Amino acid sequence: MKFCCFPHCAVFCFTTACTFTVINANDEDVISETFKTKGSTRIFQTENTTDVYCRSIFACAGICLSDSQCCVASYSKAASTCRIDTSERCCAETETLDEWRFIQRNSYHDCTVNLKEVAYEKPAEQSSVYGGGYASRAVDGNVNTYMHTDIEQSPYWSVDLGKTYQIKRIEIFNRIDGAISTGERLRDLEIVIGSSHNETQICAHYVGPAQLGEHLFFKCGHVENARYVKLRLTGSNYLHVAEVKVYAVNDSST
Ligand SMILES: [Ca+2]
Repeated sequence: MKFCCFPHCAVFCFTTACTFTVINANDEDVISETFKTKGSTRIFQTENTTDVYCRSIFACAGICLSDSQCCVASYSKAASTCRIDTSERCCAETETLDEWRFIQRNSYHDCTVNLKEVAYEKPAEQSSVYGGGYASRAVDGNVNTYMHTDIEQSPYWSVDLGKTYQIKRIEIFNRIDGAISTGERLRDLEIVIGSSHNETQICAHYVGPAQLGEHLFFKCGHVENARYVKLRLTGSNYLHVAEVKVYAVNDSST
């Protein structure tokens, strides 16, 4: 897919909120549409997003305008990246990130959901510890450190988020170093979530095997409200993952 920048733009900007009109002089057609933008917001990368190299936020809006499926986008000047989103009904998931701005067509209803990561440095535990690979290493924000259980039947790791959150996605970063077969130990994985240790449901089952350093994404579907997140291998093996990120609806009132 190839995009080009628009030659004519008009802008009316304020400090934090910005409204601008993109005018596309494409052959004899002139199309204009008003966009709203918001600071410090990035759309999550999903199967509905496409990242495009782009030199300006105006060009990014123009790219969105040229795609009838796109109603929201986000732009990073530092990365010269425009992320366009084609989610159904504009229901994109976003996160707060300083260097990005969010762009939305005024003509569309906004149903974006802002998410925040809620597992970082939360209390974690696991079925056993091998070689100093403590449970906290999977929530220390560093993909170079990993938790490590002993080899056992159905090893597990779990984190207590401290309260119930509406969980929208869970990301797992496999450990980076080791042999190919080491990375592939992450297989037949169940991701279980629940409001207590006794009330749990399976969010997802990952067949795998994973590769070293692989970044995995999971959605829990209709099961969302939970305080505990547990990873459990169904077979007999070591469990060692570098990082687990849990993204939940950002409810700033609590
Ligand atoms: Ca880590």
